[in-house]
Amino acid sequence: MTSTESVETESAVPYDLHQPYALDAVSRQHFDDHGFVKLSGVLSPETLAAYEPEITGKVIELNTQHLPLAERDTYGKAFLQVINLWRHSERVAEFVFSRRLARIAAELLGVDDVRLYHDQALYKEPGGGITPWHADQYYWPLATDRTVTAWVPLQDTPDEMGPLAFAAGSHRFAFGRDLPISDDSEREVQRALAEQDFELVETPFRLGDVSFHQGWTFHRAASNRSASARKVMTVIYMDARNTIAEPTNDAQRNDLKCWMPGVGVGEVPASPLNPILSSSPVGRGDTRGGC
Ligand SMILES: O=C(O)CCC(=O)C(=O)O
Repeated sequence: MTSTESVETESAVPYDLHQPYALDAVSRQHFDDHGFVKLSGVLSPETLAAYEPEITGKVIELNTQHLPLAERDTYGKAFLQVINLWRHSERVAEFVFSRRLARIAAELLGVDDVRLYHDQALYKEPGGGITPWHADQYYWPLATDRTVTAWVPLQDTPDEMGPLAFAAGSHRFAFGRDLPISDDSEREVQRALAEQDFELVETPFRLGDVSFHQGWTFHRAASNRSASARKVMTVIYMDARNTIAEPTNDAQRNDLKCWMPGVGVGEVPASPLNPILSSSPVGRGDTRGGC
């Protein structure tokens, strides 16, 4: 561990965030075969309830999207998006630095350790629009596909709220990887996936369910037809040994500058913003740098 990766001493967190989760072989195989897996009982309702108010408070405080829904584009209608909340709150950092979530991520990817890419809250407002089909790794200048997002709903998420949905097996499908989230990606990827008969897995999430999807797995979410916000916290992980690839688009150039500051092409992104989370002590460490 380098000095930039060192973190503060273990604080007393009276919840289940850091205990191991019994990940079974069937779930690991499902993740390999289908590019995602949904696990139940990953975090207890009590733990989620304990962190939700602080996460929601930070989303409200840090949100920069203030246009009425009707005046936003498709991306803007999909959700309020706030990145790296952990830098703004010790309490949120406790959650994001969950060793339980990080160990699951490492085991699913089949790597020794994972480091943080960034966290992000994705709050789909009542009346919020669809999240168009896309694959996340379009945005990430990383050399390998060993990346995974933990999608953690902070309430039960029935169909009418827009639970995350996946095209099973699409992590091996190359079409559409060059499309950012947009009306085009929704239309083009939908058409291509349907032509190839990929199974759409679109099911509700119970509180405590967490999905893990690979960087190249195509996914979307329906609109929020309910009267409540669909509150979701996500943590994006990469293999701790992954390196930076030459960015292929402006979004990747921006991600490199903002979320892995000071790291060059070919290097391991061991910046202060990318601590190893699967085996390090719990604590926020250095939050400086980036955007
Ligand atoms: O929450 C959503 O609607 C989309 C989530 C997503 O695209 C992701 O976490 O990669």
